[in-house]
Amino acid sequence: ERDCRVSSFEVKKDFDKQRYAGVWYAVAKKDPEGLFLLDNIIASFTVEADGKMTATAKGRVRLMEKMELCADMVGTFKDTRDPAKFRMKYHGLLAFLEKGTDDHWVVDTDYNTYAITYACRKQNPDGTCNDSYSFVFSRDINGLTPEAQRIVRRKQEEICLERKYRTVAHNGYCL
Ligand code: AZE
Repeated sequence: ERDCRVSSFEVKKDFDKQRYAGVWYAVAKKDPEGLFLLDNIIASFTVEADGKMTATAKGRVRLMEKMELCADMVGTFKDTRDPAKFRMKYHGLLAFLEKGTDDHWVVDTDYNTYAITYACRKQNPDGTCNDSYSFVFSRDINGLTPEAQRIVRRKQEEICLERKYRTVAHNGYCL
């Protein structure tokens, strides 16, 4: 029987934020409950002089059923004992956009092709996740190689989110 407790999910060993830095295109995502980035999601990670990781993210959002815009989000990452697990404080550059604090776990990455991230916002009493989101990121806006797709699919199973993802479209909306 598969173990779907959040605390038993494995993340990238010896995660290196310097190698993770730079631009990542979201090619697939699993949404949390409520408002979220829709598509055209581009994240850019930086390691500051003091070693802290920060990021910006752009993505199309729909507000109040009708209005569509590109959300400009910024995140700052707090290190934890595990180098691949961060606490991310984020907010929108426009004050009415969402703000909050989420986990940001790098489940796996090869740094130059793909990455898969995970955040659980709410746990069930048994330790499984009740409200999560996850991104599959690619260095290439056109998507992942079949080889990287195989790895990502296996990781999606390991975090108990297989078949929960949808493709993230890129049509230049936020460029
Ligand atoms: C993430 C990685 C790069 C930095 C940030 C990220 C997350 C952003 C959100 C944005 C939500 C916006 C909404 C707007 C109405 C994980 C892509 C900040 C969660 C809902």
